[in-house]
Amino acid sequence: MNKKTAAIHDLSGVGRCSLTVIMPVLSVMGIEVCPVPTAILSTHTGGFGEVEMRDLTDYIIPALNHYKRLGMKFDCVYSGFLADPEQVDHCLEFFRAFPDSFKVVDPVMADNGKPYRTCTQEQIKRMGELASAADMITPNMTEANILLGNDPTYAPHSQNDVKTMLLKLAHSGPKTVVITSVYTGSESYNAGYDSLNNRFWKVPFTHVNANYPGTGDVFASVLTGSLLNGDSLPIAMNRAAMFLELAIKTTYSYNTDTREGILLERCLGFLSENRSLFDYEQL
Ligand code: PXL
Repeated sequence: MNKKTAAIHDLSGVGRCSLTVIMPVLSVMGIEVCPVPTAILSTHTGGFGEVEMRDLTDYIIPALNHYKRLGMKFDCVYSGFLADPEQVDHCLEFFRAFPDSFKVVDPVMADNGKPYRTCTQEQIKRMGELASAADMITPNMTEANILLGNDPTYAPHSQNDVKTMLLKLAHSGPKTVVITSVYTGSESYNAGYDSLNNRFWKVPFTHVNANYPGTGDVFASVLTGSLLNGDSLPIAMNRAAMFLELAIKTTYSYNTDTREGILLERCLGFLSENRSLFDYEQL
């Protein structure tokens, strides 16, 4: 049977991020998605001006209660952009209701050294609590810094600095930590730590000089889908990085408005092939 995941993220109409990319990505990988929208937005908050937004904080627990009445089972509970710090409690309720599920927290708060406009001190504190309750977290470098109380623009100088960050984040609770967009002066890579086996992984990627919103959501959903399908952590990281490189380079070649995100529709087919991969290194 297909695995089923509850996806607690926002639904942004334009800009290819959150549920509009997470649902197709997981579906094409054979995972059923039950969307639990945290908010509905006309566009994402990254550059389209005044956004029309409806906060759905009062929706999440009633929806969860319905799933409990139905005796629903989820193989995975995966959270991302939260519209209100109170929604952390609701995600934690989901985790408690499905204790055997794979709990993934993408602590969506910031990118490129800067917090998103929706990110408050309260949100940062509560996101840290949620991250502690997860099995796996997938911060980008800026979010990893924020979770660790570092300056958001801090850049690690060496692989050892990166390992220290991974270890500190794992000590706060999650067994698996993947930090995306690591740059240590000479190369870009995604770094992973599997605390159960005490192994560090590195998947390098070629940097493209353009920023597309939603790439963190795509990375985390491919990674999650791949792990749910039985891939090891380095192979799941490899699949996510390879897909993003394909999608970013495809998009860049068309010179589209970067606010519209990656041309996901042109690239999704790659994920259904489920190719064997082996392009990873030990960190
Ligand atoms: O992809 C991150 C994200 C998710 N949801 C909303 C956003 C952003 C990034 O800007 O604005 C609403």
